[in-house]
Amino acid sequence: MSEPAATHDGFGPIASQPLTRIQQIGAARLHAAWTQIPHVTHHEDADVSALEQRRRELAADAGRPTLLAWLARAVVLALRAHPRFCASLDLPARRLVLKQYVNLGFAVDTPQGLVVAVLHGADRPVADLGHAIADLAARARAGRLQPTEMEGSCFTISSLGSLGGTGFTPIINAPDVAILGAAQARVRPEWIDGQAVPRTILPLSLSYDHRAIDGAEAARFCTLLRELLAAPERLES
Ligand code: CAO
Repeated sequence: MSEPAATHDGFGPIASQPLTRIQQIGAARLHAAWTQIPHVTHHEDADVSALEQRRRELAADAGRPTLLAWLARAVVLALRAHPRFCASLDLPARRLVLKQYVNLGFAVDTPQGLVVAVLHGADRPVADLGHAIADLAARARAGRLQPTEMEGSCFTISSLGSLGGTGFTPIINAPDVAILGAAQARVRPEWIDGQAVPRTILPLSLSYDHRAIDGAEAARFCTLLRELLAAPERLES
């Protein structure tokens, strides 16, 4: 029999609640990743004005891919160009294991806590990515993901963009070596050809394992992401 939960501490009345199973597992994994992996976070702003224009041109029906689906497509293309980001470290063997497949993890906010759903075989067109992400997210919220849909990621995206924020430091989802955080895209003035021009800017934050990835590589990866997101036709080809 466990002790009844305390109703007072030394300062006044309190209430406590049990952690869900998902929160307990998440707490252990996040603590291990934060304390064992040397994280560096690289920040980049991506101009998604043309992409948002393209999204407006698509019918605003329930099937229209969200900004996250387009970002996922850009990530897949960037992973092709920078395979070290689609990898895990095998420290006992002193090797970097480069994965020849692309399984994208993405964080889902569920009533039971944070879940990372894994989209297997993510090298697909944007529309397919949109459907797959929506389906996985709905089943994650309903607590109906298969165990295989929560494992096997190569790279993870944490998108808080629909909720707000100007930037954050995502924690790597081991054994991945990098995670991309997306905060909220907002219209703001950008200085172009001597004039302030309204542009829609998506703030990106890439946390990477500095044992596997150098800062220069992270900068190149984020520059490519910025270029891809500025040119939606490259994401649709
Ligand atoms: N900036 C502005 N708007 C954004 C955006 C961004 N970065 N990303 C998505 N949006 C828009 C979408 O395009 C959509 O608008 P439209 O209907 O016009 O397309 C709207 O926000 C709502 O999107 P959504 O949240 O329903 O869907 P999504 O594909 O963007 O995200 C999911 C799905 C599962 C990632 C999201 O619902 C979620 O759970 N996010 C929280 C993740 C989280 O908790 N991360 C933290 C982990 S660390 O604790």
